[in-house]
Amino acid sequence: MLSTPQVQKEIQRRRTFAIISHPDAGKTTLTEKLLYHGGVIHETGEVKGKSGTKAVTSDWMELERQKGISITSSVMTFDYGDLRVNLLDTPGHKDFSEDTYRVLMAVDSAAMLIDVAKGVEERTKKLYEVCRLRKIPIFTFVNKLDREGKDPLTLIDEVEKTLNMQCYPVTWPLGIGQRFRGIYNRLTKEIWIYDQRREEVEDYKIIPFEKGKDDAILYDYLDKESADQVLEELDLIEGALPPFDVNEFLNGQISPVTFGSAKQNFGVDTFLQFFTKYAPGPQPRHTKDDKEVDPLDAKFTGFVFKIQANMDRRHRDRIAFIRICSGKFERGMKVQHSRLERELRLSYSSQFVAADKETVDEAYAGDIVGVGDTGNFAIGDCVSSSGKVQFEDIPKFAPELFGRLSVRDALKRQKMQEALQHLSEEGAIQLFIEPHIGAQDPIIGAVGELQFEVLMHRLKDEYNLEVKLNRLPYSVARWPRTADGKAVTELKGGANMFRDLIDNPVVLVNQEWDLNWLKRENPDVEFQTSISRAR
Ligand SMILES: Nc1nc2c(ncn2[C@@H]2O[C@H](COP(=O)(O)OP(=O)(O)OP(=O)(O)O)[C@@H](O)[C@H]2O)c(=O)[nH]1
Ligand SMILES: [Mg+2]
Repeated sequence: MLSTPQVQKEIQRRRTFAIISHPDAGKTTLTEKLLYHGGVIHETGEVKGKSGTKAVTSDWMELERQKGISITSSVMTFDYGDLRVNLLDTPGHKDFSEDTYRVLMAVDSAAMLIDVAKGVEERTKKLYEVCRLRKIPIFTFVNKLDREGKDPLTLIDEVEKTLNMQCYPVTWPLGIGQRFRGIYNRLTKEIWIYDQRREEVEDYKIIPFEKGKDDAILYDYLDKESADQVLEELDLIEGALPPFDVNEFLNGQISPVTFGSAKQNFGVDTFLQFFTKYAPGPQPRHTKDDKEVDPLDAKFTGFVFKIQANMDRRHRDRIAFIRICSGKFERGMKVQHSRLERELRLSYSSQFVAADKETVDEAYAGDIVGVGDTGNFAIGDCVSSSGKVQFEDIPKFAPELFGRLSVRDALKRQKMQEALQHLSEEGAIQLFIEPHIGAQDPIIGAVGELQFEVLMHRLKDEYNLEVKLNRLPYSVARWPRTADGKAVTELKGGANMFRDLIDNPVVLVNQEWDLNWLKRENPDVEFQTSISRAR
């Protein structure tokens, strides 16, 4: 059964997307500018602002501000025109990529940022692959045009060749670096002239521009060399490209490209204009039993893709972020929790602008709501207004670094265990338990060095715990399973067997060589790099 026409209308105006890229390309800066254009914030503070300036950014965590990088993804909701936009800023660093991948499960499109000077970088490739695999349409935003960089044709060529993704330039930069003057929008046939020294963001001019007829206008604003170059480039692309085909974009075959500078707020408005016209609304979601859930279905369904503890330090809260897949959410509603197989009331629900939350009474498919959680939710859990639903698994990465914590003050041991439990439920670290030692002294696994650094910082900052990290020599974790997916509890060849938090057997070995040894000794066992969180 479908939702009522009124609910359908609400669902259809949702746009949920993630900003992704290699570290430092400007995701958080762009997020902030988009919030500005969405009327959510009224002054934009630099991400790495001087101390004292109010930074109103998605980097709300203390350590993010100190380090000037994003550590955790952040959700922001705002209205733009007729649309309700849910925007997710993600961390670029590979040590936090599990978080980014989880976010990509929860969105309907993504905006990839590319630094004009650096072009396609290592993470850019990985993220394109993930989007392609999941058939998520990708907008490409070439950023930092206020700096010198590669010329746009070279850059587009690089994207097409290295990422095997056809590009469709929607806008074209008029000059670059010092000589940057504006953006030409090929679809609306307008040029947007920005003043590099402008005080107000609204300080720009829009001039109709038709290539061939209005070429002279470019010479009024650009130096001769830049104007010549732009006209030459436009000749080349106009001749070579068929018109924009929105279906090719929605199928993930082409990526529309816009240019700009997030920091200077150039081209952010042209991006938004394009985004609001073409970004897809809530898409159907696949279930594990290979069904599709239509977002317009009257039944409410959703899944938890992120858990964050201590966003509100005064209340030691814990929020489970749910992407609504179908129907309408109402605060206080009773839902079926598929994993626990029981009914649960969602009483505390909010929507966010970074760490600022506002109670939300109603939300619709496409939206992301944060629900207060007392320990019922794990990442990947599914809820519905009736019956059991299980959406696709959320990826979990095999950790490669391992250690154990020791706390000087023995009285704080229990507190440390609780803290580790919270942080592992967030997916910030993974815990492994030695059967004969038990849960009080778990081994901690991390995907990368920075995860350990964040762990130590958060233990001190959020839990007031001074701990020491003792590294262990393991570097590989695998979940042994039979061919039909059953847990294997005993292995030949002297394996170190542990349990993960949901009691699955795991082997930890020092190096790949040891793993190969185990594989030879146990030819019938599959050594999985991760397993489903769903129990
Ligand atoms: N010149 C210039 N600098 C920019 C621009 N956009 C962002 N930056 C700078 O680039 C740096 C990184 O920006 P962020 O927005 O933190 O980048 P990010 O992609 O969010 O980084 P991570 O989340 O850590 O991956 C900051 O110093 C920004 O001020 C731009 O358009 N021009
Ligand atoms: Mg960031």
